[in-house]
Formats: sequence, structure tokens, C-alpha cells
Amino acid sequence: MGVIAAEPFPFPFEARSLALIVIDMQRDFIERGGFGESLGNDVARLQRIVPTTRRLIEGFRAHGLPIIHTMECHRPDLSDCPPAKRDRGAPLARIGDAGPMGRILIAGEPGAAIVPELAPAPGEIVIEKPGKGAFYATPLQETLQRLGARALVFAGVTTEVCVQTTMREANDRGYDCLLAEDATESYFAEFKAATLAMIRAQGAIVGWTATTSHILEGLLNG
Ligand code: C5J
Repeated sequence: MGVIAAEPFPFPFEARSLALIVIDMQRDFIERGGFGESLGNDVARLQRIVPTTRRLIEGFRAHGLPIIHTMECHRPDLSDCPPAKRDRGAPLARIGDAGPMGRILIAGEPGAAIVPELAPAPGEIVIEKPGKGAFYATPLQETLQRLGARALVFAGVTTEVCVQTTMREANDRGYDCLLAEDATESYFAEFKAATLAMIRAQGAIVGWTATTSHILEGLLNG
């Protein structure tokens, strides 16, 4: 049994049941000209976590632990994109519209790809998801059961949207969830801070948080 120094208390795990889930580190959220910027956000904030996320991924690779990458994207005909998701608000461009990185948030377009620094290695699992939560309308639950995963480390963007939604879905399904504080980011500093606080409040009501360094140290001793 291993343990990771975490908040609000140490995170226990069995190495053979640990997996990393990297949420939506896609060009559309992280680079200029994509979905994130079309909503009026400063994407530079998200770019800053790419090196830390890479360190975390490499640590899991070095230990031979499973890594799952998710991608928020839709079919070209938008049949999996509810109008409420596409039509709400007044973005500069909507899901499916043409942009500098191809059609926004559409599977197979350049913008929907994971940033090159974090590209999945051969054999790593990639899950395309139409929603904010990675369990909705995807094979994630079956995949985790097949891997024998019980404890999940999370990284990715954005902290309070797809990362938090997926952590809550996972928590409700009985997984122990740990968020890497410095390998997740939001377009809004205050939303990230609030999400970290609410996840670990009330005795880890949704899960734990820890730094990437502490997670990697824990893996060494697990
Ligand atoms: C958003 C995500 N923020 N991956 N998606 O719309 O968090």
C-alpha cells in the first residue's frame, strides 16, 4: 500500500489499482484561435501547466501505470452536441464553426487534438467525450473496470468544468480521486482556488489534492 502526501489528509493507494486521467489538454482549450479563446478567455493561463502535466504523465509512464487521455469533441454532424451546448451565449465562434485550427471542438480537426507536448503514447487510452463529465456517453467506466482501477489521479483543464465534473462523477461511482493541483488550471484563478477547496472540504467530500512532486514521490514508495 502506498501513500501520497495530500490535502485534507494522506491519500492511500494500491499501485496496481491506480490510474491517471488527463482531461482535455487539447489545442482548442490551450492554444489561440480555439474554443477557449472564442469564449473570451486568456488561454496563456492554461499553457503554463503543460510542463507539469508532462512530468506527471512521464512519472506514470515510468511506473507502467495506466494513463487515460480525454478529449471534449463532437461528431462532424453535431449529432452528439445538444443545441443547449452550441447555442448558448454569444461566443466569437460556436462549436462546429470554422476557425484557424479547423472546425471548433470537432473530432479529427487539428484544434481537437491533444497538444503535441502531451500527445498520448502508443497503447495509452484516449476517450472522446461529448460532455463535460468523462463518464457521460463514453466507455470510461468499463475501461476503468477492465484496468482494475480504484484510485484515480486527475490532471487537465479546466479545473472547475470538465475536471471537477469528472471527479464528481468518479467519486459517485466509488473511486478515490486525487487532483494534481499544479497540473490543472482554469481561465479564472478564483474558480481554480474555489474548486480545490470544495473538493477537499468536509473530509475529502469529493477527493484529495496534492502537488505533482508529492504524487511522484508517493509513486516511488508505492
Ligand atoms: C470547458 C473543459 N471548459 N474541458 N471544457 O468547456 O473544461
